[in-house]
Amino acid sequence: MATTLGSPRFALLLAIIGFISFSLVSYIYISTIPTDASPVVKKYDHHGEKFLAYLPHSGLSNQRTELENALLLASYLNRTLVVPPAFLGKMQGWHNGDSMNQNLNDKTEPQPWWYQCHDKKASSHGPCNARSNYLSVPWDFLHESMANLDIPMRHIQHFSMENVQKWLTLDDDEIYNYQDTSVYSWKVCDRPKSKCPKGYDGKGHQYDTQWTVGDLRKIPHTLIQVQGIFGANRIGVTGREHVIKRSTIRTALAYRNPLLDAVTENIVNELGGKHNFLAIHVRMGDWQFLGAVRKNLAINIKFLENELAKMGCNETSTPQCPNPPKIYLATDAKNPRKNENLAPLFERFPNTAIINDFQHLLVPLEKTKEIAQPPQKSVLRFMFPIIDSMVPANAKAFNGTNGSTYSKYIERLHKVYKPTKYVAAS
Ligand SMILES: Nc1nc2c(ncn2[C@@H]2O[C@H](COP(=O)(O)OP(=O)(O)OP(=O)(O)O)[C@@H](O)[C@H]2O)c(=O)[nH]1
Ligand SMILES: *[C@@H]1O[C@H](CO)[C@@H](O)[C@H](O)[C@H]1NC(C)=O
Ligand SMILES: *[C@@H]1O[C@H](CO)[C@@H](O)[C@H](O)[C@H]1NC(C)=O
Ligand SMILES: *[C@@H]1O[C@H](CO)[C@@H](O)[C@H](O)[C@H]1NC(C)=O
Ligand SMILES: *[C@@H]1O[C@H](CO)[C@@H](O)[C@H](O)[C@H]1NC(C)=O
Repeated sequence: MATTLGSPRFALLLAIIGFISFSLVSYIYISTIPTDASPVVKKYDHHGEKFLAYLPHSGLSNQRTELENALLLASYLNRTLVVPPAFLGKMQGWHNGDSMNQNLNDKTEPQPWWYQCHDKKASSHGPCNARSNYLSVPWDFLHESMANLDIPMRHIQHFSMENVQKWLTLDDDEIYNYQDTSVYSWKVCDRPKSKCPKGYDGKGHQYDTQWTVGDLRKIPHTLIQVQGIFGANRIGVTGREHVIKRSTIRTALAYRNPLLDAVTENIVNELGGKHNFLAIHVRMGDWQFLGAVRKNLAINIKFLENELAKMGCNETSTPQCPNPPKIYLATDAKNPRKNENLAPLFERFPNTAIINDFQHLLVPLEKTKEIAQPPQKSVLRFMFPIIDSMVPANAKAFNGTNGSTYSKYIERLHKVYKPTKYVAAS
């Protein structure tokens, strides 16, 4: 008898497959459900492998700078980097003492109800429905090319100093633990000691202390655990090899994943295709930027006018330029079209597009729920800033806000995407 759909044998087959996958799924869930009764953990032999861990803080751009620093340092020291998750949304700034560690633990420690939230019935009530002000996702979800770096990494979702220690099965004396003295506690000089800047006595330098790569290489402990690692020039980068290393790391830290790419591509196509539209980023949500917003926007408008002129175009269709490029605005303004600071832009270029115009294309981003914590009914609001960086990075030309790290990152993406991403629709 052939096994056809609807036959008893087919039903049996389905049941077997169903049972196997159910067992697998429950195995995965059970093995990740935390238990308070710690079993006797067998000490793991790392076979000489050594580790570096740090504590992330602040907004996503700052966290990415921290990750870049940590990857560089791990590569200098030939240590495996213990990678925390990326935090979207609200994230606290640097704090001294145990506060950052405690905050990270509170944000990432799995709660038993998290697992129930995958069950559709449970997700309609109870804590599953709470709106969180942050979302954690693995860094290699945002930046798939990280996996191609020749720097060993271990990604860990429940992130705290205690859990890293437990997870690597380390005794206290196997950990070199450094307590920050300030947000700019230490920096690393990647040159011979005699060539490193002198006089690090806490005065007249941005950083309190300076270490050399040589000093750090001598630390024998299995894990070097530091706290903050933020700062654009914290890890020295001298010599060709180190410059190339940093550049490779930066390229790998471009947004890249099939889900984000597909959503971006759909929006880019509605804007006329890759390199067929113009984009600006107007940062104004924080007080540092609000003061200069009018002046910055005037620069952006001038930029758009210049770009159009270069192409022989006006904002509306003309005989010489029947299809002028569309304009895309990325901004952290709450309601851009109603924001009086942005009025000069919409007066001059009424058809300027914003992310909210593409709601219909953003829905697939909800799939991020599958890998994000804590469970949320909708994760779209956390994904907006990511797409708002990726879309402008595919523009023909881009102009950001003076002094914004977010703008700087779009510029970086623009360079990385140029040669490889979506072919321009002709
Ligand atoms: N949706 C959206 N959010 C933005 C935009 N620009 C900034 N933001 C948000 O503003 C906040 C600050 O951005 P970050 O990327 O953390 O920037 P930062 O590290 O504080 O760097 P600066 O821009 O220099 O302040 C984050 O919550 C961003 O998501 C934008 O164009 N669109
Ligand atoms: C780097 O560390 C690995 C162990 O993780 C070791 O096998 C290797 O020899 C080290 N390389 C150098 C250059 O020290
Ligand atoms: C925006 O473009 C102008 C030229 O039109 C340029 O001078 C300015 O530096 C650009 N701003 C940023 C933040 O890139
Ligand atoms: C386009 O704008 C320029 C000024 O920037 C103007 O001189 C020109 O007449 C306009 N062309 C058309 C066809 O409207
Ligand atoms: C950019 O900002 C810096 C200060 O952050 C300021 O000195 C500079 O004049 C600004 N540039 C422009 C073009 O506004």
